[in-house]
Formats: sequence, C-alpha cells, structure tokens
Amino acid sequence: MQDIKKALTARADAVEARLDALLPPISTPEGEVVEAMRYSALGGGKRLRPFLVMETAALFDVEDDYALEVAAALEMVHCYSLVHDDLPAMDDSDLRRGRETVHKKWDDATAILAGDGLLTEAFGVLADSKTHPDAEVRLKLITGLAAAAGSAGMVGGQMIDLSPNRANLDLKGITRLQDLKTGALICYACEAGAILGKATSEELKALRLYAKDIGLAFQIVDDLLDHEGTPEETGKPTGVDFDAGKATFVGQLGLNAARAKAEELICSAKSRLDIFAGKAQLLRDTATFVLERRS
Ligand code: GRG
Repeated sequence: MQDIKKALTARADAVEARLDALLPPISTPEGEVVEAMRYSALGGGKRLRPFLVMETAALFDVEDDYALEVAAALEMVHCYSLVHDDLPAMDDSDLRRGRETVHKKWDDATAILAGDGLLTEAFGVLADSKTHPDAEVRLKLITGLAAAAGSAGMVGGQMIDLSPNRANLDLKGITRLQDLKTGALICYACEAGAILGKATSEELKALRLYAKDIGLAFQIVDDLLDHEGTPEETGKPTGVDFDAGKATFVGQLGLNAARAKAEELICSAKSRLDIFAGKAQLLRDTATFVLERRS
C-alpha cells in the first residue's frame, strides 16, 4: 500500500500543477467564476481518475506530458460533477473534500457556472494539439469523454439517481445506475490511456474489463463508507444515502456480502491485467487501494 500511495501522491501533485496552469486566475469581473473553478479543481481529492489515465498510458510508454493533459481534462469533468451534485437541487451537500462546497462558499448560480466552466474547459484541453499531435487520437479522446460524461454515461446515471423510482431499484438496477454514474468516467480513464497508446483491441478490452470491475467495487466501497466511515475520514457527510432511503449495494446485500462482492471484483480486476504481465503492477495495486480506501 505504501508504494501505491506514494505513486498516487506523485501523480496527484503533477495533475494539481497542470490544473493550476490550465485554469489561471484572472482579475476581470468574470474572474469570480474562475476562482470557484479553481477552488473546486485544486487542493483535494484522491485524483484516482487522473492516476488511471497516466498509469494505463504508461503501459504503452506514452509520454507523460500527453497523458497529463488528458488526466487534467478528466479531473475537470469529475470536479464539475461534484460541484453540481452538491447543489441543493441534487444532493444538497455542505461538505466536499473536507471543505465547504462551492455553492456554500459562493452561491448556487456561481456553482452552476463553475461546473459549466470546468466541463467546457475540459473539451478545450482535449482538442488542443498539446494533448496529442495526432488529430485522430484527439478526436477519439473527445468522443470518448462525451459518451462517458453525457446522457449515456454519468449524466444518465445521475438522472436515474434522482428519479422517483430510485428507492425501489433492485440489484440489477443499482448496478446499472452505478455503472453509468460512477463507472463511466472510471472506464474512460482507462480507455483514454489505451487511446493515447494506440492499444490493440485485445488490450483495450482487457482495460475496459479491469475498469468495469474496479468501478463497481469503488461504488460498493462508497456505500460501505457511507455506513461505516466518518465525515473526518471521507471529507463529506456520511449516512446520507441510508438516511435518504436510497437502495444501495449494502442495503440489498448487507455489509458482509457487499464487502465480499467488492473483494471478488478486485480479484477479478487484477486478473484482467494478465496480458500486461509485470508492467501493470501499479494498476493491480490501484485495485487493492480502491478496496481498502477510507476516503
Ligand atoms: C451532476 C452530472 C452530475 C453527476 C454527478 C459523480 C457524481 C455524478 C456524483 C458524486 C456523488 C457520489 C458521492 C458518488 C459516489 C462515488 C463518487 C463518484 C465519489 C466521488 O469520487 P471520489 O471518491 O472523489 O474519487 P475525490 O474527492 O477523491 O475526487
């Protein structure tokens, strides 16, 4: 666990510096929204998605500078989703990454615009030739992110999460919801590394299956932390889904079976990487990290 934590921190520092450069503060009147974007994107978070982009790209010896642009763009989309998710119209949360949420620190309108700004900026970063010299690669990165973040991915999952039927979902329904809401961006993170690395279809398939397994395990662990974690550990309120009466993996399976399911998925995720042999060790360790995380 020590090595993976060190590797995560090193990648997170690089992503932080890149985000800082990509979102420079400005002093004109619209600078307030940039301040809110920077507040959301800088200074916190595990940076798991950027890490997955960079480590999957490393499997194919992609230059770190290219992978870092994609990692930063994806983190912008993730941060936008958190800012909007915390709004009163959605999860209505005051605490994120151990700090006041954007709409609490500013107001709802600024939070909406900050999220919109981050989402839009992300596609600008992917379209920039700094991200990759090959326009076809950039196009694949853009269409992939649009699919993962849009109504067939994260936005669709969030819609199901907010629907009146949410409380009555069965295990299949919860799995689909989470595949879209949380899994789609995690899957894109691994796909992006494969796109940058011009992976074979077999390699792409292996990474997609790995991502699907860790994405679901990530969500089950999120449910477990909602029950067993504390706001000090997670940096956000706990017991929220339970109090809201939402159907969750823990609610459906019970604590022990939910943990066993997460363990099984992590074991499966690691086996998906066999074709990459020793080169994928950090990605195997990442799977363990997803299972053991407390935040
Ligand atoms: C508003 C379109 C829209 C979507 C929101 C991702 C999301 C969809 C909502 C977040 C709510 C939530 C707590 C989901 C559970 C899993 C999850 C995505 C947790 C947050 O991701 P982490 O743990 O956060 O990677 P950090 O802060 O480490 O980046």
